[in-house]
Amino acid sequence: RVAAYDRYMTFEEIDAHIHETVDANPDVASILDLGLSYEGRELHGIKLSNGAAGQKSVWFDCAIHAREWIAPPVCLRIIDEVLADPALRDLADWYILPVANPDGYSYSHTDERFWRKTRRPNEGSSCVGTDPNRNFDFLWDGVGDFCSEVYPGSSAFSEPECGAIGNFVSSNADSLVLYVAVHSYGELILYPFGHTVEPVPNVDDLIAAGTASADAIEAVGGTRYSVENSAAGLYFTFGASDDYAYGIGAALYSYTYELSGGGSGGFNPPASAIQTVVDEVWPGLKTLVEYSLAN
Ligand code: 0X9
Ligand code: ZN
Repeated sequence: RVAAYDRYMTFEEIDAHIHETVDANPDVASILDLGLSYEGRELHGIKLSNGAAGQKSVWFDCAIHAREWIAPPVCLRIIDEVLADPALRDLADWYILPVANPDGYSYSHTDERFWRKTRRPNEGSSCVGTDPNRNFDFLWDGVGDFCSEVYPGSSAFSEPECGAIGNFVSSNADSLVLYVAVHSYGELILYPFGHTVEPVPNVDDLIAAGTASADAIEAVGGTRYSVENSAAGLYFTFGASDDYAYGIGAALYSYTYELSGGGSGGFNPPASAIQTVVDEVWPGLKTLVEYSLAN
């Protein structure tokens, strides 16, 4: 089964695609089993590796925010490219999680197109869900309204989806070089931190890698992604996944990509925009991997 880039796939279709990809490429692909979501969906990603010992690793997750449908096709494209090119697998082992919030993603298909959060109910409130990108255990901010779109959860890693990613990141800290969370929208390449505009120690490398990536994206079709500190370029946040991966010292290169909305698409780009967005961002992500592993 080939990934579809002309329409938005359901969670079940993406999961089936991952399994068929692994079955068809058993020598280099394996299921990355991170456990279960709150509602019991499999958190299945993919590991792509030539099997060499002592490899560095790179991580990509997509759609931790349910409604950001343009993100999973980007993760699927990464899988296509890395499967096709052994040299990419010589650079590092690749870990890719195409749907990081499967309950929310499914709900956004069946019930509410612009659902953002997880689907765990909040005790004492009719408002469901936690913002998974405020739930990571780095400077977690325990104050928030249940009904807020950025409710951080009842505790750090209260959401199993976040705990699963956090556990992977912390237990692979020795090999992890690059962490990328793929979101939409805004045409932004964001680097840590979200809680301060103070430059982090390797800010020059983070900007250089991000700029090389933005240049590669621009070269495809002229779209310019802007490279920014998260707090300065967007707004202040606590408990985001990229800041966790960087802040605990796991990934020296850590980013959030806010994809293009595909013209006037915002969170809901027309399916006809998927191919264009994916085609332009892939060279940028490849460049980012090459830069971060070389420096
Ligand atoms: O607010 C977010 O979680 C992300 N934007 S979105 O519109 N996709 O919701 C941006 C997160 C950027 N990273 C940090 N602030 N650490
Ligand atoms: Zn998002």
